[in-house]
Amino acid sequence: MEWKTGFLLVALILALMILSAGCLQTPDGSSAPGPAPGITDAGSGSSTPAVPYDFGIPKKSAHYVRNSPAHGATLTELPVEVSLDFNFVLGPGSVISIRSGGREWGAGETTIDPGRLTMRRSLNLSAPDGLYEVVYDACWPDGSCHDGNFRFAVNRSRPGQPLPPGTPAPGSITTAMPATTPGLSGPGISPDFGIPKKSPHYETNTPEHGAVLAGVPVNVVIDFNFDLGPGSAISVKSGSREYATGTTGIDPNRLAMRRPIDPAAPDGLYEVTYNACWPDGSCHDGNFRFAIDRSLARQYTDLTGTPQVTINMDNIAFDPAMVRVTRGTNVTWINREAVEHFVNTESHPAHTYYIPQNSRGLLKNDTFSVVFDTPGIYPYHCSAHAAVMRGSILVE
Ligand SMILES: [Cu+2]
Repeated sequence: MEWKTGFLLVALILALMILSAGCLQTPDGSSAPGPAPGITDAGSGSSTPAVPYDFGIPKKSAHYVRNSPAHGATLTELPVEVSLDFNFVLGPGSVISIRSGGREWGAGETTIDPGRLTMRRSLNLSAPDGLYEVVYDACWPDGSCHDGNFRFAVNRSRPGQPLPPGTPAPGSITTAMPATTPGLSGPGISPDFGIPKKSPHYETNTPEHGAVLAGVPVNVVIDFNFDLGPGSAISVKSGSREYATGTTGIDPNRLAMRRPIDPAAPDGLYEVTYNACWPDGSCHDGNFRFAIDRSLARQYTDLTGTPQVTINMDNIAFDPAMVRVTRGTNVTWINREAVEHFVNTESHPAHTYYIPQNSRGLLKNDTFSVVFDTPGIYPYHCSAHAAVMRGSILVE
């Protein structure tokens, strides 16, 4: 019976290889049955030009800055190590895995440099030619960990040539969200926010990915840690309709780009897609999603029709934290306690969403005022207590 089992296995493997060849263009590798094909060769029969390696789209952790080898690099020598740079301090649990052909080729432990901005791991010296997928977890001092991945290839045998057929490929890479954009099906039903794709040098965005807002955001702002250049653009769509208005603007410090949104944008799920372009002319796309659900306005303290509104800062909280006001209202914050507080527009720590809503440090009895002339939603926080001290102004 043993030889029959062996024969069946060979037949099954052949059938799977034929099936997987037909799925080479599947954009979301996770939906393909069995291992995703990592490498195509010149004879794949595809109508597109032959691509030696399928590098896919890397997923990047929060605070990611860069990695070495670069995503998509084909190296003619085995790299000594893989390293990843971040703009935030790495903590325990941070780990790098370097896989090819279903095997781990990382050697020894993942180490964190003294400055805690770089983690690295050596490669096994006997690692073969092929496509490598690096999967990592970056952990912050608060204990939260965020994964990411990227791919590179090693081709020592025939530089510039595709790898020989049958070279083992790694598993599928996590990539973008589903192509379709489902709408909100009604209050209380969670929209499908998917997984955002982030451009290199991405830092934060407002509204944040996954936010469900009681009103229309006055603009979408995306923050970077590198200088934006010409060609940078933001689109805000629900269904197939564009709800961004005007043009995409770049802030004077070139670290944020923004675009207004139609104040009449309806309730529903919105997908923001953007292109961030650098001074060298290269552009890199990204996307994220938020939703508008006006029924959430019920949760706000209704202070509409009141021309002067006061919000207290006390017990490490804004009180009231969520208020509805009429356009033209002067909102004044007063610090009632002996703890320094701030009023800062989202996001943290970029504070770029609505720049006039950024106070200096407020000591006890200090005040800060903003007149809100434009209808929309204004999420904010205190920078000294960003995790817990949050508020929102809904201007109608
Ligand atoms: Cu505070």
